[in-house]
Amino acid sequence: MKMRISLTHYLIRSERAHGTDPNLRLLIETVARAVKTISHAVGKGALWGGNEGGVLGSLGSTNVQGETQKKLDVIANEILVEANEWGGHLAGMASEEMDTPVGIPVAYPRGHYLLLFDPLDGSSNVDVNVSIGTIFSVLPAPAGMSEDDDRAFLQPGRNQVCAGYAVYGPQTVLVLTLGHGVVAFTLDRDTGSFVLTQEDIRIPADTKEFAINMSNRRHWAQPVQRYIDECLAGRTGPRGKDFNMRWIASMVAEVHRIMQRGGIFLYPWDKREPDKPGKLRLMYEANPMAMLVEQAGGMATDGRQRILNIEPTQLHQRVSVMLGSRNEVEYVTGLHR
Ligand code: P6P
Repeated sequence: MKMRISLTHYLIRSERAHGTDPNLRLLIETVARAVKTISHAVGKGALWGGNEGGVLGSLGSTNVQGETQKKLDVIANEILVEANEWGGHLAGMASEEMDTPVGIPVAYPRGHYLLLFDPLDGSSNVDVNVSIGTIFSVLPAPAGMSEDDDRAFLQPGRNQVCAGYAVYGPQTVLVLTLGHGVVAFTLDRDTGSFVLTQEDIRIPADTKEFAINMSNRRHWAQPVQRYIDECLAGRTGPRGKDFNMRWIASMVAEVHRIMQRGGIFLYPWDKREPDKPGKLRLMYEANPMAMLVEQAGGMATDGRQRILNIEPTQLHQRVSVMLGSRNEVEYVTGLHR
């Protein structure tokens, strides 16, 4: 029988092979445990907790993004904060659902890492039973940073020491990189452990599949309109091949598909709110996904520059995102030059 490699076994192998810090392993194992709890809550849907509608539906509140908060957004955020505040491996946490970073309670020791996350991405899909996910990013904590110093978090994505996501679909899959390639673990619900199911994920350099919200076409900048129109022209157009389209409205699910079979995902700037660079958030959506995509041989830009090189100025700043199969991202980025 083939030996099953657990998440802990993989991380200890990584410590021995690459000198990974054991505290980083403890952090990742803690996040994985929290992901299991979120997976359980997501899977309960309307059955959660016996109260009206379970975990489904909205709270009537809005988050710092001005977006309606789903019950599960808040539940997932609380699960991640509570799981990570006592372990001694973090100096602070930041979340899409919290206006400012949350410090570590004085009762607990501080660590050398910062954890940033979107606790439940794609939550507009919660009520319609479509895959959603958790995205997380780990940065080194600057020496001597003070508790609630936002600026400690404002580091370019290339500083990340770890990035990952969990996709809550027919399976719960945790996809992770520590800077030495991308691996995937599938949650074995019978034993409650994450089992290594993919090593060294590679994104094909070419693709015929694009993901974008086509309803925004009239608002896009000209290079994006041109790129998509060329895809739609298919084999009779300049690209000389037919394309397929997908749009799940859940970035984690789109990225996971690209990890499995290639593709390009775009959420570009559009003129509806010209001062906003894009819809997606840099620090806890674009940066972790960009690290994962690059580690899998793909590419991630904002249309002009490498996402991982963007110097952040605000914790919740947004960014235009084009990521996936390297040659396709090269092509659409080239149209912007
Ligand atoms: P739209 C989910 O809300 C999200 O942040 C991403 O996961 C997803 O790709 C995008 O927004 C969907 O946006 O405008 O198509 O609803």
